[in-house]
Amino acid sequence: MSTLKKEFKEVAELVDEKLDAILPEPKKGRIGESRLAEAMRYTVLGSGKRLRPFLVVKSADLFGVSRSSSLQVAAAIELIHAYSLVHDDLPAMDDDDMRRGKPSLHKQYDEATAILAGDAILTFAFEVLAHHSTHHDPAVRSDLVLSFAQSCGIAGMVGGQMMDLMSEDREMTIEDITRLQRMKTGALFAISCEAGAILGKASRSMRSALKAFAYDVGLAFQITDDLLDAEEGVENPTEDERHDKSSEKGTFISAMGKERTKKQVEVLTSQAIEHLKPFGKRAEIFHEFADYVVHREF
Ligand code: GRG
Repeated sequence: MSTLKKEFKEVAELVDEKLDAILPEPKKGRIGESRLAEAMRYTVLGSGKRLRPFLVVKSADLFGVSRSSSLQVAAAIELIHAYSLVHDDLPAMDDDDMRRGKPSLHKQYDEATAILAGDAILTFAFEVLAHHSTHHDPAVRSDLVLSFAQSCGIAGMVGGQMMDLMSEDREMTIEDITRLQRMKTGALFAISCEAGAILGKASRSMRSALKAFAYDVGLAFQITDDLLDAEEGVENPTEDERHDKSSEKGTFISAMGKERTKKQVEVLTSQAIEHLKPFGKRAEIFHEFADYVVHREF
């Protein structure tokens, strides 16, 4: 097994343990809470590549941050990612019946439960970030909460998702698409790397370098995802795939075709790696990560 795969596995196991330990448990007699706790556990635990937690832990490692701190933040980013998938799968958005190899949350439960469980997961993520066990310094916790809120909200993931929905019935320039994808997908990658720097009280320049790396890798990740989507199921698309194809207006492929899009991924990857120069050899795992992101097959 390659070093990166081993490290992925190690971090994923630690994050899964942490999530299992902190997620609310269903309790006898508390009907509403128990249904939500079950739904939260159903959707968060058990699968997913745990890429964003990996970035949190590895960027925190650069600054000698304790694993007890970085794993709390790694759990928080995975919670936010999980909530975004639950809401994205709803009929009002991407309308996906399956997620991570099992029925999406609204299919397993119902739409109202999926909306509320998504809300509860997002809120819980902020509870974890603000908790004293995440970092002894309240200024660090406050910085984490602020930076996560900025990345997830109107100027980040949620704003990007809105733009994506609106892209279906308007012309999008390459600049629009870049902004959309940076917000929708890049922002969570960026905060994952930035979080390690916040936990480690890193200098502004180190923090910006990691964030810039993550934005470029996040964009490369999203474009690779679109390329994988476009290449899969072309001959016999399923209902869900047909739906995806028709809503691909906000992608680079729709704006500049597959070949130029592939070149764009290469440019972004080398640009991402350039940002890591200040870290020298210490950032080798991030080089491997960037390479994995663009060469993955799923
Ligand atoms: C609904 C607020 C809201 C936001 C939705 C992230 C997002 C915005 C939607 C998810 C749908 C999607 C295809 C997003 C692009 C980013 C992406 C490829 C997400 C999947 O991430 P992976 O591959 O998933 O890391 P796993 O399951 O491995 O965690």
